[in-house]
Amino acid sequence: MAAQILDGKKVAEQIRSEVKAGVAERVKTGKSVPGLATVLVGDNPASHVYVASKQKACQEVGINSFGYELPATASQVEVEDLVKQLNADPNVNGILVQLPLPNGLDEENVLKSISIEKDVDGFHPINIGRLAQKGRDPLFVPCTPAGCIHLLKMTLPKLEGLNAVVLGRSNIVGMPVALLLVRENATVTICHSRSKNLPDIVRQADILVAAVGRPEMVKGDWIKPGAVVIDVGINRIDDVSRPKGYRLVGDVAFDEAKENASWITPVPGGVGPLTIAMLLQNTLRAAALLD
Ligand code: NAP
Ligand code: LUD
Repeated sequence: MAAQILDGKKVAEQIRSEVKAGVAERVKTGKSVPGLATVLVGDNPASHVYVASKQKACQEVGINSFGYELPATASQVEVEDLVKQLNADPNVNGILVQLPLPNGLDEENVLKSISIEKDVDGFHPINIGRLAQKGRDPLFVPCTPAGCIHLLKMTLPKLEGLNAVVLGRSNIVGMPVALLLVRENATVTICHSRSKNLPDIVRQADILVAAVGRPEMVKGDWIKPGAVVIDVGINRIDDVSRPKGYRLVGDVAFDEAKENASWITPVPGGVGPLTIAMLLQNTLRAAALLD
């Protein structure tokens, strides 16, 4: 039987309307308007698109958005000085430094300079460290991984004891999503570019999270019948029939995989919109930390 589609756009709309109500409630009770500062360094075209979507989403829910852009030639000190200025700015509750940074900048040191109370991306080493430790809780959970877990929890009664396979071990998706799945008591296997027998490992998965950045790498016959498939990948492939000359596909061959899965996220319209919704939620929470 063909899978049901996990409509990330619709789920994200619901979260956004909850955040909008939360912001309105703050304002009604005389509390501050939450503020998000976005820091965009250099001219990565995808980063520009994503940051613009984040700023627009802020406006729609009543969160103040402060956009900062630095040239690709900005120095480490310039980027860190901007972060320090934002750390000290009472109108800014959340600071988002869009990744990747241009070559030559030290990502870890930039992320470390963000005040953990304003780390709405959840990438500060202290927040990530707490995510990995038993009995500790980060102030903020990274947005894309939080979105994946949100979708899974909506779909499955519980994640406990299920076999989860995560394809990818990056700092921004694979590793934190695996840590979150462990915290949900799933049994987690993390695969990466050196893993062997990928299809056989994936065939054991009740839950598959694919975050490798390889267009349609996961084939339909890798999917265990009834599995829930979360496709994080966003890959541009040439398509002359489209106005832009390309289309977006995930890391999973959607048309094949949907024949075996019970639920599957599409690309676009799956995890991407959740990333933005979770950022809004984290920003509202950051403002509430100060109440
Ligand atoms: P990344 O930093 O490039 O990491 C990719 C991971 O996949 C690495 O761990 C890599 O292994 C592994 N990998 C690469 N090729 C593989 C292969 N053939 N077999 C098995 N593993 C392989 O990418 P990322 O930032 O995590 O992003 C992954 C994808 O998700 C991209 O398409 C990105 O655009 C998308 N994304 C989407 C969202 C969203 O909101 N929807 C958010 C973030 C990212 P090694 O560690 O061994 O190199
Ligand atoms: N850096 C992210 N870098 C890249 N897709 C995103 C993303 C929206 N610091 C920091 O925002 O959380 C981050 N924090 N990331 N990403 C990727 C990652 C970052 C990816 C996709 C989308 C944000 C999104 O809206 C749409 C969808 O999947 O439906 C499609 C958008 C399109 O290109 O048409």
